Amino acid sequence: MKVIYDDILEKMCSANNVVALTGAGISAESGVPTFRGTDGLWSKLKPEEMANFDAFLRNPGLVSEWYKHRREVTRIAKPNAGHYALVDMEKMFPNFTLVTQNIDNLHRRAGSINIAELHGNIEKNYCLGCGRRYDGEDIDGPFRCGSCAGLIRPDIVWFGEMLPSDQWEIAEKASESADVMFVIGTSAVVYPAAQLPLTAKANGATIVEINMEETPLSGLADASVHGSASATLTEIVENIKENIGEKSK
Ligand code: BJW
Ligand code: ZN
Repeated sequence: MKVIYDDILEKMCSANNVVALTGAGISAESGVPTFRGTDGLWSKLKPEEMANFDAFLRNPGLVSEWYKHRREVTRIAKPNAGHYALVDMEKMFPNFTLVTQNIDNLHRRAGSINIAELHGNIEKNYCLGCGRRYDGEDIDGPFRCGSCAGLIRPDIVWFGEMLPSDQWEIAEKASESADVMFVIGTSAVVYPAAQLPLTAKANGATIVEINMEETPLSGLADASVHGSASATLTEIVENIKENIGEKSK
């Protein structure tokens, strides 16, 4: 079965520069909660109380406990077929860039290599006082630095904070030169990440959205597939392989 029309499939098969922009939806099937929607994190907690620097300073214990819990959730989680399909894609196209808003490290654990992490990584932490890094370490209460007793924060991007400039530059450049961009499992409401498909489209890219629901991007996308990231991406990868195989016969 083909999940994508032939003309879009042709564009994929002849593409040199391909970008996949992922959001929380791709990890939902690994058991990592999304943010928005009925079961999302923001249905129980207010982002303004958890996901910004002022909230962290106001209540570092609470916010740090929350991230400790989420670190444990992501550590137990395993990459799913959607993550692995993107590993396959990286091998299929001459230039493939995986741009993720996710902090869960599941793309790297699946085996993707060329990754721009726009919102940081939950496995990384640093001290606000002296900058000492606590990457890949278990951070426990009182969440204070062993060197200077400063507060240890997760190396992630909260609301109102700038994205890491090196990661953003990779993402923007790849979007500007993309022939095809896949936009997977993101509500496409958080900027500047949500700008990337618009940049790609303005520069002539074919936009393929994969999401369980409509998003603000759906109207602009050249193809909008409503389905799970794991099943849809697996099928797309198979379709591309079949199409390339048929051509070489
Ligand atoms: C499936 C599925 C399945 C489910 N298969 N699909 C007004 C207008 C415009 C912008 C702004 C504004 N006011 C403020 C801003 C800027 C702000 C922003 O964009 N806010 C909007 C929300 C209004 N942006 C920022 O502040 C950014 N920084 C910035 O702009 O810097 C410049 C600046 C500096 C100083 C002052 C002002 C500006 C930083 C944004 C950082 C975002 N951080 C978070 C938290 C990270 C840490 C943490 O995890 O705790 O990043 S917020 C959260 O949202 C997280 C995500 O990466 C991000 C995006 O969410 P995502 O991935 O799209 O998830 P969901 O849950 O929204 O969607 C999941 C989707 O999956 C759904 O569509 C489902 O249908 C789908 N799905 N299962 C396929 N199986
Ligand atoms: Zn310190």
